[in-house]
Amino acid sequence: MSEFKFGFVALLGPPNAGKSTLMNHYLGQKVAIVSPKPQTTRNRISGILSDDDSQVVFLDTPGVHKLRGKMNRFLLETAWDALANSDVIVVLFDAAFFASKPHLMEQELSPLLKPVNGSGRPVYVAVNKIDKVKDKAMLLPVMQKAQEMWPDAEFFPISARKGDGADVLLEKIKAALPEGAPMFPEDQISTVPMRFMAAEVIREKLFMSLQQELPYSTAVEIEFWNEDPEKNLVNIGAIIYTTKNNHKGMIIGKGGQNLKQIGIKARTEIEEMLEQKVMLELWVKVREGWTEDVGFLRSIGLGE
Ligand code: GDP
Ligand code: K
Ligand code: MG
Repeated sequence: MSEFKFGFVALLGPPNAGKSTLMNHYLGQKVAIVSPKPQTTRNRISGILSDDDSQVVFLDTPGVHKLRGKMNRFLLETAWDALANSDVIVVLFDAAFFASKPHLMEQELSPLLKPVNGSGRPVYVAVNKIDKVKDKAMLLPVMQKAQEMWPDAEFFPISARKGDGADVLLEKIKAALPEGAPMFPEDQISTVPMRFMAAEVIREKLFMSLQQELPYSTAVEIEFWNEDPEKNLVNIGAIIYTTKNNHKGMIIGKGGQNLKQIGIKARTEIEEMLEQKVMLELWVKVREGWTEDVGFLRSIGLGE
């Protein structure tokens, strides 16, 4: 009998690499919100995978990129913080994107070279979205370039969405974890409080309903959370912050229709998550310059 394994796994990569999708795949349920937009994952989100001989805590992170500004700096700190707290590092990138342009890899993925190569931890590189690469020969230059960039890593072509190759990677991860007792109860799936998860669900529905630039200047804050145990109901109020008046109009939509749809979709999902009836009230408020306001960023859980 081998000893029980316990450890933290940092999921690092550029925005939209599929980090949250991979974590959700392993957990068999949605813990991190996923969208085709960059910066969907803002805070570090953990997902806990327990089985008979191991407990793996995945640290999902915001994408690593070269953008400026306070919010972006906080996002990056979250990613480096996860790296510092990890036992194993998984780097993901979108192989379909680089298949036709492997020469762009070094530049696009450059923020991930030094910190990862100098980490002293086992590094597994997940070459993701292979389901989108029709001609598999196109993967060869991508793999070759990746091997030059992370010379001490092992490489795993995967599809986080379909699950292809994900099991092999997971076995490797588990084998590399240190021996140790589990830190969390077996049935706990995340360290993130429900309140925060609910705000994230609202933010996801908001992101999905908006076009292009808008999402990055929006934030969701839970204003109240009142449980009514007798009715098995929870009454949740949340504020959607945006930076401009015309954004507010777009979020609310004609006759309030957009906000209403966001509310319906979010409520349905929060009900599933809580296994409880939910009443959800949403407001939209303009708060100029919040992405540069350190106090506010902290209040929504960024950059502690
Ligand atoms: P993150 O920003 O790295 O967390 O990326 P997400 O997990 O939010 O995924 C970004 C987008 O890529 C979403 O639309 C996902 O559905 C999509 N995606 C993630 N993994 C795969 C994959 O293996 N194959 C395909 N085709 N799409 C994927
Ligand atoms: K994303
Ligand atoms: Mg994500």
